[in-house]
Amino acid sequence: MSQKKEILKKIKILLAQKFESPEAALKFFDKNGDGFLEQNEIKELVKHAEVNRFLSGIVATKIIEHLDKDANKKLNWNEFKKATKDLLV
Ligand SMILES: [Ca+2]
Ligand SMILES: [Ca+2]
Repeated sequence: MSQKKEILKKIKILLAQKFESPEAALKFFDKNGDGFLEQNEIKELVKHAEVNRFLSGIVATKIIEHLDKDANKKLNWNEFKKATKDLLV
């Protein structure tokens, strides 16, 4: 399994097992309560998914680059929801 796939799988497991819904996950990781997930908040999510800590920063950056459709360097609800939907099916 490629590293990328393995990381995505870990995140998927985290979201499926620890949270009732994507809303609950977003609320949990949105530490400053602004409704967006910033790089450091995504990094926490990645760490919770038991991805190697040395990789968590890079993985968080990649996730944002990939999912941030409006290019504001953070994920809003629609961006996050789409990602979790893709992950959870
Ligand atoms: Ca936030
Ligand atoms: Ca965005």
